Amino acid sequence: MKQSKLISAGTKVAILGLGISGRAAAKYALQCGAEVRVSDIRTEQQFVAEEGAFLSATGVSWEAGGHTYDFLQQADVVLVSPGVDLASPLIKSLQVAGVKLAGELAVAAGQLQLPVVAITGTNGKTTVTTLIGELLSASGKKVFVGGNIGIPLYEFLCHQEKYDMAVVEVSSFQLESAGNFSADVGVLLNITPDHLDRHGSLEAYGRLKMQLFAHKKEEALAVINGDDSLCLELSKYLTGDVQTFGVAKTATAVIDRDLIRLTLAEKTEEYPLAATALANSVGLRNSAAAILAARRLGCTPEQILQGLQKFRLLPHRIEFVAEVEGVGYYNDSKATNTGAVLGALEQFPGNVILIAGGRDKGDDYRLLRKAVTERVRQLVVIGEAAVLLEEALADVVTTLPAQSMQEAVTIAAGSARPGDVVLLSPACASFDMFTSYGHRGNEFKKEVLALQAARKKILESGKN
Ligand code: UMA
Repeated sequence: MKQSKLISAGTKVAILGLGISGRAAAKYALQCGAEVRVSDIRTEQQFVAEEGAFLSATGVSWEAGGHTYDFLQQADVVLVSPGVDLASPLIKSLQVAGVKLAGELAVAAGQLQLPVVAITGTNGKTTVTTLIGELLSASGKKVFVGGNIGIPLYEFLCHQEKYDMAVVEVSSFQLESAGNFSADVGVLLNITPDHLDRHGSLEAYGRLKMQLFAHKKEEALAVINGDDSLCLELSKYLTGDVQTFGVAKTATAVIDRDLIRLTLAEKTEEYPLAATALANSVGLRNSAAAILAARRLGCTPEQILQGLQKFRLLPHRIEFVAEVEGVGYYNDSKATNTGAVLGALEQFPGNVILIAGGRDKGDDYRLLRKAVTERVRQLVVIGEAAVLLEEALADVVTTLPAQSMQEAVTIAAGSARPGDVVLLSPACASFDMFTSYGHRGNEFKKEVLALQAARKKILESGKN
């Protein structure tokens, strides 16, 4: 049943934070005929320089240099961007004053007219969202793929008529303001520590992830990682249709070496993935989750298998960069928490020179101790969290600090022997040294390729 619309003609809407999400929120609210105002923490000078074109094109009123109660309290609804921490005293006082707070999921809740798949979890969200999107598109559906992946759900709300369904990546930040959102298929990939600087504890973070199912309808499908004890524990109260994936024989989608075996309505389907880009422990888990979602939305096993065989991993995810003098260099810059680093280390039997560090998000780096002891020969630490990583790991692995990516690659190359792997898998955010994880990964790749070119030159000059 369609719920009442949060925003309609004449609603006074304030947008908190004018980034990717905020700009799309303003566009959607204006399309609904709402009266829109915008508040941003950037200085007035920076805000006008960066958003001037948007402000004059839309004619919205605005404040910059911080958020004020007087400006925001005049709104009926405040649309919060994911980056805004809802624990602030200002937010609390707005709520006390009766102003409604909503994020894009809450706004969408009343407006979705088409099937929606929502994917959350600590790691693998973007890959699984992309994969499900590709599988559904290959079966002939017009699919919106968005959410935390970079295209806000507001864009979908503005143009629902163009699509048959939506596949949405959902972050813990978005789940803080999800209202009554519910998906037709909700996927929970895993829960390991991340964003604890904002959420406070793993317990609070896990509870937020479960918000994805807070308004789950009986007939909606929940797809849960059966190998993740925290996911299993938190999902044991879910009712209605629940399917699991994992190595246990009891899972709906069983991972058996490089094969995924599905039993649906007492029929068995097999998806052999040995020769695909997904044939590793992380890829197989991601594939199993995607298969369950795609099957529920009408893809045939043949379409799914073809799609899985064609799938190419996105950049910055255990991405092979080059082999230099027998050493393999891999860019896993997207690994911004310990769970992702453990997933990356699982792919290599040993002899890893690991480059890690960056901006700390409250993770516990001691969680890496066992895997580092077993698989890492040397650790090169970078960025603000270098000291924290050293404190957690220096007694189990040789640790060296580097001040730049160039230095990190030089140190790693100096220690590596043929057969080794140099892996950038930082366990931290990138914003202390780079503009994004993509920027960090590209800098790593640039340094590795420069190293390769320099070594080649030396080799060639030696021959002459
Ligand atoms: N701002 C304020 N007040 C604040 C905080 C920020 O005014 O208290 C302003 C900033 O000046 C800036 C704007 O808000 O102008 C930025 O807003 P934002 O941080 O919410 O970022 P957006 O550009 O809107 O991008 C957001 C998501 N960002 C975050 O969750 C931090 C993007 O996810 C998402 O792709 C995009 O919406 C579209 O849905 C990024 C992310 O890092 C990729 N996500 C985290 C993750 O994946 O781990 C959760």
